Amino acid sequence: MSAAPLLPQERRLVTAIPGPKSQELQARKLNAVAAGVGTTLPVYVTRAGGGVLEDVDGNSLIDFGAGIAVVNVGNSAAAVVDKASEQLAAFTHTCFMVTPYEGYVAVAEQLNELTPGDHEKRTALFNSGAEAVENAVKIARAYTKRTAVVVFDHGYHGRTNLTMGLTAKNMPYKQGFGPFAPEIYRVPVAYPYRWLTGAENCAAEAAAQAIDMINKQIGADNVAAIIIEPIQGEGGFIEPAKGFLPAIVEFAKANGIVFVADEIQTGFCRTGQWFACEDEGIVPDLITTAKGIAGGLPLAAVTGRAEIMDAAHAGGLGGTYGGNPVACAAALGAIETMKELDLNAKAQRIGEVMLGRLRAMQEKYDVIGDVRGRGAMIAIELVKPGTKEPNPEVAAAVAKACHAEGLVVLTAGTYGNVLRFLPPLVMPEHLLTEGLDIIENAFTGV
Ligand code: PLZ
Repeated sequence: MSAAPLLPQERRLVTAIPGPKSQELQARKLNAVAAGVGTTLPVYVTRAGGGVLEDVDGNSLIDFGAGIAVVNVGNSAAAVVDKASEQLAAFTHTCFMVTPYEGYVAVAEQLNELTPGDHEKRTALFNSGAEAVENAVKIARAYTKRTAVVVFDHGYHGRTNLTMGLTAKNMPYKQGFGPFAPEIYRVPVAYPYRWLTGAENCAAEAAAQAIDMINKQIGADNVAAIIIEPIQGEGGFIEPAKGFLPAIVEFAKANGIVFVADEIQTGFCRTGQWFACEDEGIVPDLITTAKGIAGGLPLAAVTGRAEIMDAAHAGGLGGTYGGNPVACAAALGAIETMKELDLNAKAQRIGEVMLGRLRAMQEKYDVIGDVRGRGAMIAIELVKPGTKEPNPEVAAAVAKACHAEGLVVLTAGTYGNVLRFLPPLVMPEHLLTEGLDIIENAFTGV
């Protein structure tokens, strides 16, 4: 089987958004699906590809969400469809822990090669980002024989019990779902826009505070792992001030702590590099990946130094579906696509276009407090005019106006006041420009 032809790369609205058929489906959803599972924009999708989503009513929407930074190669990318279909017809599952197959090994080899550092590496595969983070903690604890885990303000690492505990924001992720796992400690992150003594002091002061807290409140000798997103995703696309990450890495190294880069949202060309930590030349001990890895199929990984990865005893890591053969085939197709289409260059170009337009908007609209991000991971932080007071109301209103015009945008941020843009990296430039026009019109409207 081979991939379907690419959908027309156009925005096309033939009904109100959401249209009548989507509304009918949404009514069924409310009766059938648990209320805790929300939807940002209840438009029911039938097909998607390149930079667009088509819905049940025949609308074609521009996608600035990519399924939360997953379809970096676009939906149903040809190589993903071809390789996954072939695998689907050959066999769907054996369980790698029972009778193995080549795809799993090939994905591990690719990850060992693509992730930063030329030391010897090993990889283990899982199903979801949260599961990868949980396993990174297991591996770091097995290696260090220590228990404490350090995470950061505004960090997001998942929705399982351990990863809820690692996640900073209470609503909606944690409220009512405790108690959480012990031995988790949260320290400050270098958030330049909100650092009280100014962005220029942010990196050094935040690193000093974080390190002081670790030393005084936990004891560096008790820390198994420090886990950080090189650009914080759900927290609002916070790019730690330059110098902060290297200082934390150096501290971890000096104290025998496993440094874990959570690249689940930032990985696979999203920021214009294979992994965002490359920006400051950081070589993590372990790196967690998911989302972009397999073009939309569920797959996640922990990759890292062989001596750390191999510290978990034989049989200590695994799971029924981890590294499913169809997901592995899709990953090989996605990685091939990233290389062939040079998606790092595409992400860089998206960043140039977006930052240019959004900075011009910032001059005009005083609710735009900050414009930030790298590559195709760009956000604007909205504030009350003349202050830095978070403005979640305007973020929601602009997002709603964009949705009505057929542009999928997502919000984020500890204060819910960040609009984030994560287009598929294969989005044609005319759709990118059209999407930015819609955002600009939305600001004029609100
Ligand atoms: N680590 C850095 O971004 C997932 C979550 C959406 P899973 N982010 C999107 C939501 O509201 O659930 C994420 C992440 C980082 C871990 C995860 C968790 O990945 O595949 O959702 O488990």
